[in-house]
Order: sequence, then structure tokens, then C-alpha cells
Amino acid sequence: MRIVLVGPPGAGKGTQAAYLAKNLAIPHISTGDLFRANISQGTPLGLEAKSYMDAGQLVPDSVTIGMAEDRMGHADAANGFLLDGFPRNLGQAESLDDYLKGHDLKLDAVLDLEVPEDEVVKRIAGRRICRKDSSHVFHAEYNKPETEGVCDVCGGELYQRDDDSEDTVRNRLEVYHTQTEPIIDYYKAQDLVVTIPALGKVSEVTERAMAALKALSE
Ligand code: B4P
Repeated sequence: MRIVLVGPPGAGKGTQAAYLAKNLAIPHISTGDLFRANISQGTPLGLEAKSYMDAGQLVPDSVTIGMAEDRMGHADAANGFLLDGFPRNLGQAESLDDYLKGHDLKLDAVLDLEVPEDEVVKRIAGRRICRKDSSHVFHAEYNKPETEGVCDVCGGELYQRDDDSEDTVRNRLEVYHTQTEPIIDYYKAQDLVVTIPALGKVSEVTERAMAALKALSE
């Protein structure tokens, strides 16, 4: 399957993507994680991305689209992928359509994770991620690691992201409303959008998403 996960910052895209990708045996492709990997390796792409991410802005399409297409072209994505955080504006959505058409492929679904704004702010304030692998995500209250400050999966140190400060979160929500929300209508016009209520336990949200995907393939 080829799936896009969309939703405001902190909706739980990365959290759900990790479980869904495992259940569906397809790679989890997160542009946020790709940027964070470049930042921790100190690459020129990472240096450029960091200034935008720290300000709560989108990294320019000129950098993001090529990076996402390169990742979708890896051998492990030949039979499907789960895109987390890409596309994030109409330009990226149109480029993705061109890429898929050019490879004779199509999307199966766009899962829209729906969460009220006050909940999103609480989730981001408590988010802790692993220094060794930023796809390992926890929450100080709602999704605690067994040992405080230590990743359950790989033992890495947990830390708070630079772009999770209150001011930056406000910018990121504004950017979401102005630039990312329009892609939901774009995909509604293609009859691809399935809305997933994303309040409740992490496992309950995964069950809702899996049930929605199962219903699509029946
Ligand atoms: P991302 O890395 O995509 O992160 P996000 O949108 O902030 O969060 P996500 O929805 O994945 O939430 P999570 O699972 O962690 O983006 C970061 C930045 O990268 C962007 O601001 C932008 O600058 C840049 N970027 C990325 N892609 C780009 C693109 N395509 N174009 C341009 N720029 C791009 O969950 C949040 C917290 O909630 C966690 O602590 C989690 O444990 C908790 N949680 C999750 N589910 C929960 C539940 N059901 N109940 C309670 N808590 C829950």
C-alpha cells in the first residue's frame, strides 16, 4: 500500500507511522526524521533544514521534494510506503502526484489524524525523542518510557526537540492551517481521505487506522 499520513504537528503521525508501517510491512518515510538525521550528521542539507525547523517554518520545497523522492526510490519502498509529514503543502502534493504518475503508481489512502488544538499543544510539550533514532517517540505523561530519560527500544538518551518550544509550536500550527490543511481538500477531490479520530490511547488510534485501511481493501 502507498499511504500518506497528515495531521497537525503533534497529532501523532510519527507515533502511529511506526506501528502502521510494522503491521503493513512497508517502510516508514518521515521527512522530519530524514531532516533530523541530516542535522545530527552535520550535513549541508541538515544545516539548511535546522534554521527553518527551529523557527517552525517548512523547509523549502527545493530541498524537501528531492530528498523525499530519493527515499521513495530505495529498494525497500518498491512495494509500498507510509509517508509521514510529506507532502506538507500543495506544491509537494502536486510533485508527489507527478512522481507517482511517472512511476505508474498511485496512492491508496490519505489518513487524516484529527486532534483538537489544545491536545496537540499538550502532546508537543511532553514529547521526548531518542537521540539514537528520532523515530522512537515517547511522551513524559501519556506514553512514558519504562525508565525515565531512556529509550525503551534501543537504550538511547531521550531529549526534547529544539522546535518543541511554545513559540515555535504556535508558528507550526499557523503553518499547518495555512499551508498543509489545503492538501486535505486536494486529496478529498481524489476521494483518498479517511479521517481518523486520534484522541485516546496510542493503541486505540492504531486500531482505528488499521480498521479503516482494511475496509478500503475489501
Ligand atoms: P515532524 O517530524 O513531521 O513532526 P510533527 O508534525 O511535529 O509531529 P507528529 O505528528 O509526528 O507527532 P508525534 O507522533 O511525535 O516535523 C518537524 C518539522 O520538520 C516541521 O515543523 C518542518 O519544519 C520540518 N518538515 C518535516 N516535513 C516537512 C516537509 N514535508 N516540508 C517541509 N518541512 C518539513 O506525537 C507527538 C507527541 O504526542 C509524542 O510525545 C507522542 O508520544 C504523543 N502521542 C502520540 N499519540 C498519542 C496519543 N494517542 N495519546 C497521547 N499522546 C500521544
